[in-house]
Amino acid sequence: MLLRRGGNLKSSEITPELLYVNRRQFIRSTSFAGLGLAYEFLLPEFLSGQDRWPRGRKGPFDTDEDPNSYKDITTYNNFYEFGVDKSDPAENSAAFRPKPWTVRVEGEVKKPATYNLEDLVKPYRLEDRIYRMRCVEGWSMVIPWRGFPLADLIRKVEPTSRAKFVAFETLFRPEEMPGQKRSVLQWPYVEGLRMDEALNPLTLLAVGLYGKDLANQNGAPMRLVVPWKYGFKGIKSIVKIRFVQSQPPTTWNISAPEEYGFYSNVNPEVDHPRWSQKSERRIGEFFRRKTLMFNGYADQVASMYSGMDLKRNF
Ligand SMILES: Nc1nc2c(c(=O)[nH]1)N[C@H]1C(S)=C(S)[C@@H](COP(=O)(O)O)O[C@H]1N2
Ligand SMILES: [Mo]
Repeated sequence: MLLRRGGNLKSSEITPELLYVNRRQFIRSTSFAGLGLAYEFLLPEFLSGQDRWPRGRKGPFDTDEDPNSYKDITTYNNFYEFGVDKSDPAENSAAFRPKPWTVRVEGEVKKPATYNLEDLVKPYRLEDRIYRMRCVEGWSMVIPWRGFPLADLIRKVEPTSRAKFVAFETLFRPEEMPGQKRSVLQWPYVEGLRMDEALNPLTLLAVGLYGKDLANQNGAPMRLVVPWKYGFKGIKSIVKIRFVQSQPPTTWNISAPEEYGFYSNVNPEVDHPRWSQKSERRIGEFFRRKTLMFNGYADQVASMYSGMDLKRNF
């Protein structure tokens, strides 16, 4: 049905999500599915070109699970700067201006700098990666991010040997972020990673999803994505990246230290004090799924924590 309709549409008129679903269904329905062959030349003409989503092959970082819809990803959000309900960020962020945007890189680094966002992003090749995401509240989504490895930026700015952690800060602008007029959390929102976590190839600075610039509610214009950790580590709308010698304070740990640790690795064996973390509800699904250790990314990240007590370092 979509394929037929598409014949009359310019590719620029088709939403990324439609293209995506369409393409998957198309791939499944051909005998080439799973063979990894170049099925692209079989695609109808309207699916080729600039607007096509996603790029042809499954990348090494992609989960093969179906992404959530663009609608789910942009209407079911946590972004307390715009309110505490899941629908608040989409409803209350229209006045937020993510352009122009500057990011300050400072601290234990040989090349501190204040970048315009465009200049910061320009040197890097943007990648599309389909990641499994798990919120500490017990729900999960699959999101096709667009971004570049944080490691690329770190190498460019050359941290000193004293830099052991990276601290991040969200914008503080209560005129545009109405949630910041109330003290539900301490503002600005802050987060941090240990240097090896920050350098891990899975860790992204995301500037888009579904092939489009990030919507305000998803953390425009640039946010962190750390798929083996609970979602709150993925700090949104970043204005500051600071290299530091010791473990930096983090917003949810300040707010409730017994509930939210610094590491916050997804771990079905460590319950939240008020609920189990053994299972999760994938947004859009009815039955719960089992939560996987490190959210399914153990092969890529477990070695960073060998010898650490993950119940104590939760
Ligand atoms: N600045 C800021 N970043 C934030 C949050 C927030 O409230 N403020 N919420 C976090 C939480 S709890 C989650 S689950 C993810 C949600 O990201 P998404 O809405 O893009 O799915 O953003 C994280 N980043
Ligand atoms: Mo979350």
